[in-house]
Amino acid sequence: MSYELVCLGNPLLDLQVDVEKSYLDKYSLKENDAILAEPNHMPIFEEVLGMNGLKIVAGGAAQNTARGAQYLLPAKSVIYFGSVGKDVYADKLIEANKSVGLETAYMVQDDIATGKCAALINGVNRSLVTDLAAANHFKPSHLEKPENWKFVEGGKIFYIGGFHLTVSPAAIELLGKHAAKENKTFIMNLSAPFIPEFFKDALDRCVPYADYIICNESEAAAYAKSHELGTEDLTKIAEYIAALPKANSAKPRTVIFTQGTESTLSVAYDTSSKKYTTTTYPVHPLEASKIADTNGAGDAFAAGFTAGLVEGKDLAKSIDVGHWLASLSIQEIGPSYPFPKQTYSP
Ligand code: 26A
Repeated sequence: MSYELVCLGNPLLDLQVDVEKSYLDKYSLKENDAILAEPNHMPIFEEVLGMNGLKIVAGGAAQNTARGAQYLLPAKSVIYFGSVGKDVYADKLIEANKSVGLETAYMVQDDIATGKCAALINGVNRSLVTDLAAANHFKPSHLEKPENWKFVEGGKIFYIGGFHLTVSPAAIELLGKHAAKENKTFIMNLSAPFIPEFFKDALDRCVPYADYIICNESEAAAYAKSHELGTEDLTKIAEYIAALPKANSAKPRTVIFTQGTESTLSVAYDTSSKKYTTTTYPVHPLEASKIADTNGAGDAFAAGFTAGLVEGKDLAKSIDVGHWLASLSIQEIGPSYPFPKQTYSP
């Protein structure tokens, strides 16, 4: 049995609530951000449990992408790796994954709880505070077990959540080396500004394997700052990343920057001609009144895009599928996809 798309990330359960700005201020949280919880943030996880309108939904950025891609693709197309505890939270994740037919090959921790993310929604913004718990204990050895490595060998496209750089860069490198050697496709998402900011070295070690790098405008800006690029121009930042050294020189690197409601930018760099191809793609307009929340919008974009590549669609079409799936997901509560299933038509 093999799965065309193999994903790796941090499986989390999202505790999603609407909060006032004053609640974010109490914990010095930004309105639109994703962070690792510090000890002083821990009371949040208790407090949200007592809040009105709490919704408990499956999360974990790459897991949301894996679920979204499997939502669009034929059965048994996607497998997802990550680490969970032995608890009802993991059961809930498995149930959500099953609803779209996503297979998981979780590493299971006996004594550590499944990770959770407080998704604090304020209008169209979301502030994510994560206690990784079991997710923090993923090890490359789990991938190397023969029953799992066969899925790696069977995969054609790999999708890695940048958030996993906080957990096991070695696992990412292991998959990256395999993908480069076998001329397979390797996709990375920068996931949050704190990744290029505080996990710069790990990121720099993994970027050479990436055929596609996806991020949003604030992650691109954080990348430019931590790498001292001396520019805030998105095209220049994308050109810099696209032309970085690459393990598999047989494929160009393409960098994709989403910008909320603004057009998505792509820059591809061809090593042999030393030429950049730069294109912008408009997003699908959606009335603001239709937005339930934007938690998982970027993951849904990555899901549609990646599913497009799995189906052999070209860059423009794959980006369009990404825009379409993101617009569906933001009309749902949390990082979810609508049922009955919708189908993409260009
Ligand atoms: C390491 N961190 C901070 C994280 C995350 C994360 N997924 C993996 N690692 N912080 C937030 N998320 C997830 O991002 C999704 C929205 O894009 C949340 O669980 C949420 O579902």
